[in-house]
Amino acid sequence: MMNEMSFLKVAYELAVAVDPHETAPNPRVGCVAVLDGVIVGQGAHQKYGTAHAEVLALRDLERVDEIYLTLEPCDYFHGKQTPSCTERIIALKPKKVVVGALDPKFQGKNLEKLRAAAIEVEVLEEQHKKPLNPFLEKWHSESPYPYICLKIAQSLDGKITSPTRYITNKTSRTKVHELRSRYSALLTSTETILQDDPRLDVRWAANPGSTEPGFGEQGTRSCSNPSIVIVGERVLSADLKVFQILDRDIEQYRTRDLDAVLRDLKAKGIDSVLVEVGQTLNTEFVKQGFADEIQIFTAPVFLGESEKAALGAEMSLTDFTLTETAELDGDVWWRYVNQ
Ligand code: AOF
Ligand code: ZN
Repeated sequence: MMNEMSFLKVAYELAVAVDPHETAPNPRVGCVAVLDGVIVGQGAHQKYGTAHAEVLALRDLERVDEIYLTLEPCDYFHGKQTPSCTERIIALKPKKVVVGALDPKFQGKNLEKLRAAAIEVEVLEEQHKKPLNPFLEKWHSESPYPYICLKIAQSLDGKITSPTRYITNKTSRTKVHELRSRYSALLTSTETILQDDPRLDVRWAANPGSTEPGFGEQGTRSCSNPSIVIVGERVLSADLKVFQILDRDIEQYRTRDLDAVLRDLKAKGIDSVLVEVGQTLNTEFVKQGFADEIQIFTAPVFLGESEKAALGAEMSLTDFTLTETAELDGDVWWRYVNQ
């Protein structure tokens, strides 16, 4: 006889089987529908922009007793691409909905909506022991900080400054745009902005009509620019490129206290931050244990002693495990996770 935990486990296994890169920036979600103690429908969200787990699992069903979901069901928000799963569930009138985790975007609001429709709701957070959705995991953990990833674009001798504008190739930089698009915020410093004048946008990932032919996902998904967080006291003029992109929030923290900045970001509902900074701040993020993940893009060039390294010479990445690597048209990409 299957109990609640084992039905939720089936939903969890359905979600785990999906490649997270396919659903990003959406979470992986699994759903199981039960009638008279038997599974009558199941599904997992397969790809960004396509049907949610609930839609697939509940398709063709007219009656269910219970619905098991790894994540709180969604409801409408600006820019939403698919119908509301909360409304779909309410229309089906199950007796009970069991969820494995809250969605930071809704923070339990949609569970209240189900309860208001006389549906019993239970949250069984224990399901989320393995990192199904690392941003959500971190959100629900004791940590007062968002999920943090450092992005480093460097030469083979580990240098991140260069006499030319870019070190890595276009394939790497396109992957960076896609990476950015998965995060709620991009964090940089006043020094990096003054030195590089970056746009810090997702134009190659987002724009199918890009002026850079051959790059980006060619319209397979649309994504918006993450918020920008700037750390540092220096004054920035309004004509810098980062300020020319208007469809996003920008906030400058005139402090070097990363602990305070990161706590404030979590308090504001930011679940994930991609950090693109220079040596001093990169080193602080690693030294103070803030980095959950580091993604390094390495170009096959040597820039020599006069350029600056990504991390201070005293730093090592012994706390990090290399989990993935790929060759990107001559550049090499390494992903390290803090574990
Ligand atoms: C669910 N079931 O399977 C997933 C959910 O733009 P949309 O319509 O695809 O909505 C994306 C948001 O829905 C996403 O940011 C997250 O909050 C939630 N994901 N919710 O009910 C699912 N993948
Ligand atoms: Zn949904």
